[in-house]
Amino acid sequence: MGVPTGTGLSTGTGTRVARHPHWWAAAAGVLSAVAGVLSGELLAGLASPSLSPVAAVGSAVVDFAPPAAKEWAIQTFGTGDKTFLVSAIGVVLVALGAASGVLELRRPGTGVGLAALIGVAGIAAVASRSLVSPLALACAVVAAIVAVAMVRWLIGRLRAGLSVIEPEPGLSRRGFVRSMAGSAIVVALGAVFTAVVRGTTLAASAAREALRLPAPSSSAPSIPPNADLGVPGVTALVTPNSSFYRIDTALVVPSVDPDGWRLQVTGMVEQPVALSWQDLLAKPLIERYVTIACVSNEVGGDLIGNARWLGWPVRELLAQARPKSGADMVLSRSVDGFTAGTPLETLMDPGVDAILAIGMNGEPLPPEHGFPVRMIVPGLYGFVSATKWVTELKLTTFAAEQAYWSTRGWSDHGPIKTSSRIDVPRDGARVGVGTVTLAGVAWAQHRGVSAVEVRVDEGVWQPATLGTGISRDTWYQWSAKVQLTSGRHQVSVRATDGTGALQVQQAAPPPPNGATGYHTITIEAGA
Ligand SMILES: Nc1nc2c(c(=O)[nH]1)N[C@H]1C(S)=C(S)[C@@H](COP(=O)(O)O)O[C@H]1N2
Ligand SMILES: [Mo]
Repeated sequence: MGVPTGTGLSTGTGTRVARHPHWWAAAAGVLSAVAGVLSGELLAGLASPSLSPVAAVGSAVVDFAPPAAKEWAIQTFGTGDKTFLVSAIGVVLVALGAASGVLELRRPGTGVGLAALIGVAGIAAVASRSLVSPLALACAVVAAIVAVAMVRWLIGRLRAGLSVIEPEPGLSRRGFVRSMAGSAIVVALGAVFTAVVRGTTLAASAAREALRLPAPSSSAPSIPPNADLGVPGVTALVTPNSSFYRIDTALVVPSVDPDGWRLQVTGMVEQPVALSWQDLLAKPLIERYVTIACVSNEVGGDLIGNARWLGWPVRELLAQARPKSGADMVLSRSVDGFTAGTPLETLMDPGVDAILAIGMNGEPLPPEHGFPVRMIVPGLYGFVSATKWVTELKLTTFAAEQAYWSTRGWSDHGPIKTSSRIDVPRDGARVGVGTVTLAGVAWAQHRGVSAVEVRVDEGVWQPATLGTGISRDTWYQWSAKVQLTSGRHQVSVRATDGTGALQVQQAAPPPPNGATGYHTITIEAGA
C-alpha cells in the first residue's frame, strides 16, 4: 500500500503537507522520539536525581562499544567524550525517529514497529546496568510507550489528512498540522520543565560530587574484632548506602543545593540562630555508628540499617539558641514539609550523640537519605527524630504542636523497642538434621544488648553467642548452634537489653509506636 495522495483543494500549510508528506512524516517521527526521551528523563529526574535513562543507554553503549571505538572517542574528544556520546545518541535517535515517521506513512505498522524496537533497545540498555532499579526500568518503559503512541497517532492524522477519498470531520491536513503544532508546544514546555528539574538536581548533585567531607574531630570507635561473627548470610554489621532502607513521604526526592541551605532555629529560644552550610562544615564534627530503624518495621522486617554518620551535635546548636524554659520538644522540619517531634531533653543530653549529619559511611549523604543535612538521634525511631533535608528546628512543646505522623495515628514519642531477628536460615528453608547454625541481629539502641537466646519449638531458651557491639547505639550480631531432629521446627529468638529488660513477647503490630513479639521462623530438617 502506497501513500494516499489526494489532490483535493487546499491552501497554505495544508498544501505543503500534501506536497512533502515525507518531510512532515519525518518531523512527526522526530517529535515523537524527543517526546519519549523527555518523558523518561523527566520522570527519572523527579523520582530520583541520580537516574537517567539516557545516561544508562550511554553507559551501555560504552560497555558494548569495541575498545578501538572507545579509544578513538577519547583521543578525538578528550574530556568532551561524554558530550560526544550524548550528542551521538541524540543524532541516532533523531535519524531513527525520522525513519519511523516515514516508514509509518509508507506502510502503517512498520514505523510503529521500528519505534517499538528502539524502545525495547533502550529498555534493554537500562536493564543491562548492574544497579538497575525498577524505577529506572519504569522510566524507560514510559519513554518507549510515549514515543510509540505518539508516532502512531501523528502519522494516523497525517494519513487521514492526505486522504480525500473519505474525508472525516476534523481529519484534514490542517487537523494534522494542528496536532503537530500542539505536540510541539507540549514537547517544548516539557523540555523547559525537564531542564529546570534536571538543572536543580544537577546543581545539588554537582555540589555533592565536589564535596570533600571534613575530617571528624572525634572519630567513630573502631569495630571490635569479634563484632562480626562471620556466619555466611547474616546481615552485614555496616549497611552499604546503596542498600540502606529508605522511608519518606517524598514522591520526588528534594534537591537541596547546600550553598542555599540554611538551618533556622526558631520558636521558644532566647536567640534565633541561622546556620549556613559553610558554618556547619567549619564546626568540630563527630563520627558515630548509629543503627536507625523505622517504627513501621514488622517483627523480622528489614526497615533498619547501621551506618557511620558524620555530623555536629544538635545540643551545640541548641545551646547557641538558648531554649526558653518550658520548651520540651524540638520540631524539626524538612524542605518538603515533613516534621518530627523530638524530646528536647534527648537532644540536649551530653550522653546521647544526636547529630546534624552530613556524612554517611564516609560519603556525603546520598540525596535519598537527606542531602545535605539530616538529623540522627540514637535510640529513637526515624519518625520522631531522623528528619532528612532538614531546614528548621523549632523549640516548642508536645502540648502545643504535633509532628507529621503524630497527627496520623502514631504516638508523640518513639523510643526504639528491644528487638531481634533471625537471618540464617531463611524462613521456610530446608536444613540438614543434627547441628544447625542460626544467626541474626539484635538491637536496643542506646541501652545496648546484653543477651540473646534462641528456642526450638517449645524447648528451653538457649543462650546465643553475642558479638561485641560497636556501641550501645548499634545492632549486634548473634549466632547459635541448635540440634534439630528430622521434621518441621519453629525457631524463635529474643534479646535482653543493657538494663536487663527482656524483649516484649506479646505480639503487636507497628502502630502506634512499634511492633513487639518474638521473631519466629519455620524450617524443615531432613536428609
Ligand atoms: N523529610 C523527611 N524525613 C524523614 C522522613 C520523611 O518522610 N521525610 N521519614 C522518617 C522516617 S519514618 C524514617 S524511618 C527515616 C528513614 O531514613 P532513611 O530513609 O534514610 O532510612 O527518615 C525519617 N526522616
Ligand atoms: Mo519510619
